[in-house]
Amino acid sequence: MSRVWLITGASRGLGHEIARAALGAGETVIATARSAEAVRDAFGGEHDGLHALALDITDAQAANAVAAEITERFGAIDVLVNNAGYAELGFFETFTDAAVRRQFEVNLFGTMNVARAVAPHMRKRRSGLIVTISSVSGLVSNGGRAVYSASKFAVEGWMEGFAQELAPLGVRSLLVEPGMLRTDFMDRKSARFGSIDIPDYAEAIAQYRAFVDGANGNQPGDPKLLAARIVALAAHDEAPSRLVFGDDARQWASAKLDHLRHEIAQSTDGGEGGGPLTA
Ligand code: NJP
Repeated sequence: MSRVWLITGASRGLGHEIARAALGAGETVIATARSAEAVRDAFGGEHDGLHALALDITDAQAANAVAAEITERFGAIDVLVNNAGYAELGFFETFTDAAVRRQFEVNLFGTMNVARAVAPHMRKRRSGLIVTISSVSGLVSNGGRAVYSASKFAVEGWMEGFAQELAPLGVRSLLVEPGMLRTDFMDRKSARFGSIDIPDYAEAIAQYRAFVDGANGNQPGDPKLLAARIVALAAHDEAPSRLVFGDDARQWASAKLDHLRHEIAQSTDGGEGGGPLTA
């Protein structure tokens, strides 16, 4: 039986591929982005099972209206893919406060808006799956990604807890942490860069920009493959609650875990036997 999917950020990149994969599996897909026309164009027009709607995830009222419209028209939302997002790339001090807030407005608060709009419908039916596209940058941060990572760490913290609140009510969750995927993510079409000039960082930032420009379009991760994996996992009731996708992501996450374990083992509360480094 066809299930109903709501996917955000489906005009391009990963969201678009997830929509295609779900349609290919015979599902009903409500594909959204800021412009419904952009979504339709991306699919080359109308398709059986595809419904394009406009949804800017920063607009909580619009998220509520979309969730209500879908449940009224299709009876349910079986799968929410909370995918829309973008990156503010560059060194922290080169971002204005407004840029940092914009990053959180979309990646965290926007994602929360959609979950808040959809969760009541899922709770009511004691059924549903929320797929949240986080990032390996939600587990590991590094220079040049401090602001983006902060937003994805926040998504991780929120969703890890929210998933536990929803589980007893029959609503499942999958947090996805991809490595670098070949999408518009690093392109000027999507990514934004810090605008404040700080000479101390000039050389490091030039190197970072060269890395981003070189990586753009050459990322190792195939969004089609991840999309197929997500659609396959969504079909299983016993799916895992996390998917770390890509060799790069698994290496970074494992290195972080090893480092964390080492630092935890080294940590003491001080006092007797606290070791020479403790205060
Ligand atoms: O990026 P891109 P991805 N409201 O730029 C939409 C995460 N991720 O597919 O409205 C609604 O090709 C935008 O739609 P439009 C990443 O953080 C990526 O790679 O037409 N939609 C477009 O459809 C993000 O959460 C990588 O501009 C909004 C889509 O988002 C997710 O994957 C690695 C919106 C962006 O398509 C998909 O990103 C990783 C808004 N306010 C995590 N703002 C990676 N690619 O390397 C943007 O670990 N959109």
